[in-house]
Parts: sequence; structure tokens; C-alpha cells
Amino acid sequence: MAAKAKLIYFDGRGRGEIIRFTLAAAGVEFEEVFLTEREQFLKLRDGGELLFNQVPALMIDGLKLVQVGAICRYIAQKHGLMGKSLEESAMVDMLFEAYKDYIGIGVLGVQFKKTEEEKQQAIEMIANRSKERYMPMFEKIYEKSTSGFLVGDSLTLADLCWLEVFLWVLELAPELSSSFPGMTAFVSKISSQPRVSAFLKGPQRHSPPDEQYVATVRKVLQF
Ligand SMILES: N[C@@H](CCC(=O)N[C@@H](CS)C(=O)NCC(=O)O)C(=O)O
Repeated sequence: MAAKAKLIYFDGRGRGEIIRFTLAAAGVEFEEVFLTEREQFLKLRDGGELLFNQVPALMIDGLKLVQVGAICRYIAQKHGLMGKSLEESAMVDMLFEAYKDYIGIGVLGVQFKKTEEEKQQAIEMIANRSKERYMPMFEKIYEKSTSGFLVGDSLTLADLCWLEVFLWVLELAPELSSSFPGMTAFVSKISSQPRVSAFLKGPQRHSPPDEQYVATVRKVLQF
């Protein structure tokens, strides 16, 4: 029997959560190694397990994959979540890259702010960028969907990553949900896909980052 896929990351969302979404939507069972100590990370890094000395890493099919995009695309391609043609796959890719820009505006870093004031400023900036740029952009794209999915007529990686970032941003700025009907419909549609819904309710979905998560990441990565 093939070994179960193994995700190496922290016991928190960060850059690992979209990999969890993708594995779950693909129906791939996976186990997790949570980094809690610096020594654990050094052992992996110095043992050559992490090609660019970074996590997340996914051990799957005898491969040691790193880089979130490469990991998600590998799973998505293997399990029919990259669209049904080259053109659809290019659209999924564009949406994935835009998701990376979006989540990179500070969503991953909010909890790492040192003071409550800095944290509130970061949330305000995320809310503003969302309502001025990303959410209107999404509404335009989604308006054209006749299936309720972002690309074609079935679930793809594009749906998973935009769902992930929207759920996160709406936790930070819940007031945004009422202004974007396309986004609200999309979140509801994708969240209720059977495997996605099971993941969201299950033990491998992570809660918003807390102080313990931040302290662990700081300790392991030493920053
Ligand atoms: N481009 C990489 C970024 C990964 C990354 O920055 N990982 C952080 C943890 S979230 C890390 O391992 N930092 C340690 C380092 O860069 O030395 C990816 O997509 O996986």
C-alpha cells in the first residue's frame, strides 16, 4: 500500500492551509508533522528534505515537494482540479497567482504584528484593499460564471484558493460580506461542495492563528 501523503508545516493555517484544502478536495488522505521545535526544522533542512530550506513541504508519491504553488498544482493536476483544457488550466493558474497576491497583502502576517494598534491598522488595510480591488475584481469575473464555479463547470484549485482567502478576510472584516453578492454566493457554493464541507468541519481545518501559533513559528524559524 502506498504511503499516506505527509504535510510538514506548523499547527496553523499560514501557507499550509491551501495545501490542506487542495488535498481534501482531491480526496487525498494525509497526515501532518507539526513543527514545534527549532531542532526539528534544522534536522529536516540540514538533512536535505527541503529543497529551498523552507516549509511547507509535502511528501507524496515518493516525492519531496516544496513551494506552495507547485504542491497545489501537482495535487490539482493529478486529481482533475486544474480545469478540463489548456485554456481552463491557464485561467486556474491566473486565479491562483492573483490569490497569492491577495493573501500576500498581509493576511498571513496580521497575527505577527507586535501591538494591537498595528494589528488593527493591518486589518483596516486588508479591508480597504479587499473592497477597493480584490472583491470588485472577483465580482466581475464571477458575474460571467454560469456554473457557480470560477472556471468551467466543476470545482478547481481556483475555487479553493479564493474560498480560502475570502473565509480568512471575512473573519477579519465581516462587514464586507454584505457588499459583494457574488462573493457571498461563491463562498456558500464552494463551502458546500461535499469534500470541502467535510474538510471545513473536520479536524484538519485550522482556526485563525493565535498567540501560541505565533510564538511557535517565531521559535522554530527564529525571527
Ligand atoms: N515561496 C515559498 C515560501 C515559503 C516560506 O516562506 N516559508 C516560510 C514559513 S511560512 C519558511 O520556511 N521560512 C524559513 C526561511 O525562509 O528560512 C512557498 O511558496 O512555499
